[in-house]
Amino acid sequence: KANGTVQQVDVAVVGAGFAGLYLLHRLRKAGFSTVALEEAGDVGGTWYWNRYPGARCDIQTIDYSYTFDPELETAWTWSEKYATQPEILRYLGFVADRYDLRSDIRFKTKVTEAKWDEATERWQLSTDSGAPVSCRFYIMATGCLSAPKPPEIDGVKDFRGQVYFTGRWPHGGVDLAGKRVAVIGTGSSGIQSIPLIAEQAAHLTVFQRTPNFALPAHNGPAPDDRMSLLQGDRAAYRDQARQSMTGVPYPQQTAVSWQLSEAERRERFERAWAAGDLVHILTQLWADQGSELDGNRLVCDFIREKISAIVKDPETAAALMPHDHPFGAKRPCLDTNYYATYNRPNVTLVNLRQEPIKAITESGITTAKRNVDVDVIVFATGFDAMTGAIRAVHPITGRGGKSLSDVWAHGPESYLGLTVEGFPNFFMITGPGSPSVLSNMAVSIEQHVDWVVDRLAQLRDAGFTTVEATETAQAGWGRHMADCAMLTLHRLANTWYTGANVPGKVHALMPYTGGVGPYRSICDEVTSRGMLGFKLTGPNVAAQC
Ligand code: NA7
Repeated sequence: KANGTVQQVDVAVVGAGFAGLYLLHRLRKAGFSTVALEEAGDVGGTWYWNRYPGARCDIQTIDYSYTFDPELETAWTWSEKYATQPEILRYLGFVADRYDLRSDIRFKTKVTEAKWDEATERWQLSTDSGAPVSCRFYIMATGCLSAPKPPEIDGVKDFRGQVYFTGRWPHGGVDLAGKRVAVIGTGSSGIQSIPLIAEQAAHLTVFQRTPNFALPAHNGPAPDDRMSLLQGDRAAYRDQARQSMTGVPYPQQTAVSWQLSEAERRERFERAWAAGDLVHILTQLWADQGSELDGNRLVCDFIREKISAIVKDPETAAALMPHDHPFGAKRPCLDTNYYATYNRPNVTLVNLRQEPIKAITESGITTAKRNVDVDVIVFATGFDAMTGAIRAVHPITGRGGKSLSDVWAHGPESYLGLTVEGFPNFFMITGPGSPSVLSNMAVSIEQHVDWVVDRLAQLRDAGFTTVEATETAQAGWGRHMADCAMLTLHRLANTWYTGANVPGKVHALMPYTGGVGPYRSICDEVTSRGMLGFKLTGPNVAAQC
């Protein structure tokens, strides 16, 4: 429906990745008119942009899939335990086609400003292409790892060679054959790409600031045990995932580390190492691995032992061993030949803890100890996670002219990670304050989207026009988040979960650590108790709680 040159819709969505696509589908089915505004040229979100060599999911693909439509589940078969980026992108394209979603997506369109208009009770969105949008509800489906972090190293502009960011990899790929390549960063993107870059490059120099824990993916066909669980009772398998702590159906461990003998612990660890599954190793060893330092240290020791057995040069092996954070407090990685890559004669590891980068020059990278001349620099330096995409895309101005950036100046406060006080009819999918990045994103996305769309339909049918978190509810959620965080080891690491990777960013653990199943129960309780913690308004309806 066009009104002059403004596109009028019930709901505007930002982003057409996993979350945006499912939102469009659900909103339409619930009878809302919608548009999704997407900066990229096609659907896919994370999987559109992250095309670097080796990019894959690291939650098993049978779990990292939509579950809302049983027919969709059987219409698509994954070829591997961990699908590659091109395969996941094809899947999302398949979903977009199957539900005809592209017709409601405006590609190559960035929202440049969003303002709540008190008089009309609508959001007014300006865009950098095409008509502005006026909507009743405004939903951010912008992803958690979608705003790449600037390099923060002096001299990048002086470099005469080629510069690439893993999070913005060229679509046609990059030919690195015979090149001298530097990779800066050893998070998931570095750890996935380094083995493949090493195979192509004449020489690869890896600049590592913080070593990370990684375990072998053992990729291949989806494992028989998981497949038979899924195929045995698909509905029960999916339901168990929804009620679990992580969004992947594994049972809760009850035995604590000190109840197990050394031999039993080793046996459990070896099984986890052989399974090649992050959720398995993060949750199935012993109950105190993620909450007590003693239980955690045992896991760290086992992994460090593996690193020293794989990497031949003792100095390189020592540099690759994490000592500064508990296992799981920083996002661990899945790899294919990562540690073994350092045994190649054409690979050098530079330990930035011993020799920090001083500058990037015309010809390469200078550290405190050496000059490394290269043809290509790959920045695998990560993202301004969780809040970056929401804050950076545009100013969002809520009630009384308050901007979201100002409101979040001391940390990203929210109610349930879904809404922010002062921003009526504004929602976030996997926002800060939700389990999001500490869970299987596919499961969290479906839960968030279902909850939000069900609420919008319910409120519309009951005649309400605005919904907004109360200050009290938001403060309470902040306290609950802090209490939950004290029960985990996440607070003991400087990571992108806490904002520590971005200079100047407020230090606060952003994801909710209470678990996927408990979070779902809380959201359901909010509903069953009459939208507890929300203020609703509508024609002839006084403010309620
Ligand atoms: P990450 O996990 O944030 O990794 C970024 C890496 O880059 C990490 O090793 C950083 O070291 C390093 N880094 C960042 N800035 C610098 C500078 N200025 N100098 C040297 N090294 C730097 O991002 P990824 O893209 O690998 O993975 C993101 C998530 O995607 C991943 O966790 C999965 O969930 C999927 P640091 O650790 O900060 O010392």
